[in-house]
Amino acid sequence: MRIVVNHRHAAHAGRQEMHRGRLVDCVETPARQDLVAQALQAAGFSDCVTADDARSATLALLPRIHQAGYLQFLETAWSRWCALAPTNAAQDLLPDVWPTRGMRHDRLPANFAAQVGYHAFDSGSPITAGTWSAALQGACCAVKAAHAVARGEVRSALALTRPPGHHAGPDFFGGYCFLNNAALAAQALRDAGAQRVAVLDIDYHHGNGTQAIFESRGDVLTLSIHGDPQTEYPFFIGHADELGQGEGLGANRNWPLPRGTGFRAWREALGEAIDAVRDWQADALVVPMGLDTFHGDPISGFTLATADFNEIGADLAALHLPTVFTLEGGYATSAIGENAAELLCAFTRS
Ligand code: Q9C
Ligand code: ZN
Repeated sequence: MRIVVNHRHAAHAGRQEMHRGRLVDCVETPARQDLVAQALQAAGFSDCVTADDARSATLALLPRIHQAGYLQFLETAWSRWCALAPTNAAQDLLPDVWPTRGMRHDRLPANFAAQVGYHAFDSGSPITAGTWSAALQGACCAVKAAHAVARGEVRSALALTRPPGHHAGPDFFGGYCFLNNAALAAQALRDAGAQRVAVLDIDYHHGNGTQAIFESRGDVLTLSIHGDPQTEYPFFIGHADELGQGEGLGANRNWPLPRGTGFRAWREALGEAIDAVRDWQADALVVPMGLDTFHGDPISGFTLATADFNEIGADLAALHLPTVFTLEGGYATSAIGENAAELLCAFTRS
């Protein structure tokens, strides 16, 4: 397995996120990626590269996944924020106003704070001085990982990156995500010749960004196993009756599972999702790899144990598809490295 490392990830380090009416320390921290990197190195993964050389390919691909206006907003948000007031540079940028039902979504206000809210769906995903450079480098990692797999250099690759990506949609950020790394990998695989690409999201939270990006497309199958949105973030999407639209009808499936779900029931859903990938005759696979299904995760509600990640890796490997993993959630820092290593060791062994 090739590991494409985001060496600029630490440039994105949010201080605080809004949680239940107060600002609390961010749970999506730079330590997460470093701990996974250390654990993978200790487990013997040695094919590690960076992604600077994928920059121009990534810049060409980004507008195929994200709206041009959104990309320009992300790239310039920090300098616009700092220009508003000199003291802003010491402060993360968070939205505080959003368009709701009955308001206009077809006119972007000129007001900067309003633009932030237009492109955001929560107040837990701060934009910082280094968010754009970290997220852009992460996108490069996803594209480079996809190219390595598509060219047959390796059977599988991991985009070892943060911030995560699966909540980021065509023109929106949230859930700690800004650019959708998994969607970029899927598109890069398509462009490199894969006719049908499946995205199987195993993060605790519904992959709403990826679903939104591909919901009207019939060439990318999006599948997500996650906490039931009736009680779990992102709440307003991720139900089982979301099957895609137009040409994408039948190319989206969700497995919402109740908070408290253990590995036996979770694995049953995984089996169904794997069957769906097989039935659909995908010729490449992208796995947004969230490790927040772990029982010790501080913000999630499934009860998977470290050993269970082994089974997941083996189950995924049985598809025998060229596979790109992207690092998504997982906030139990004491276990994130071990859990990633369990899954990826089992995958490469099988
Ligand atoms: N209080 C991922 O796992 N938490 N994202 C609520 C507002 C959001 C998780 C934020 C959890 C997002 C990639
Ligand atoms: Zn998550």
